[in-house]
Amino acid sequence: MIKRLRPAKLVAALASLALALGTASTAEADPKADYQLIAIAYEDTYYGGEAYYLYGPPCKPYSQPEYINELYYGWNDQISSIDMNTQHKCFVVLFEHTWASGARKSIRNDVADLGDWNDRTSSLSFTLGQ
Ligand SMILES: [Ca+2]
Repeated sequence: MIKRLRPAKLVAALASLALALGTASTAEADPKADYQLIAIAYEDTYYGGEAYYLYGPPCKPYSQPEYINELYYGWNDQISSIDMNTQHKCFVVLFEHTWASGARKSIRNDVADLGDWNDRTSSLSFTLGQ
């Protein structure tokens, strides 16, 4: 690597840019820093209509489930299909009501048609187990 001296002003500017981009040390404390795409929920069956990208921590042994207690605005009772990112070992658990209450359905693989769970999900969680 080529070493080159930089004017102090430029170094300061780069430091503030790194801070703005979240690469400074304070970012390490961000609990959402390792969030990854867990699944994509769709408004219609067969992955049609609007898409809702579901991000969470990758499910690891002994990790606590991650909850989305209220779906993003306009998504209550709308989800009709789910495309799982199977790089993770997460199950997505659908709940009939907000705050993980009511009936539940556990999903590990893609579901093109949620059937009796069509337009029913009001909250969900990501978990390693079922
Ligand atoms: Ca729908």
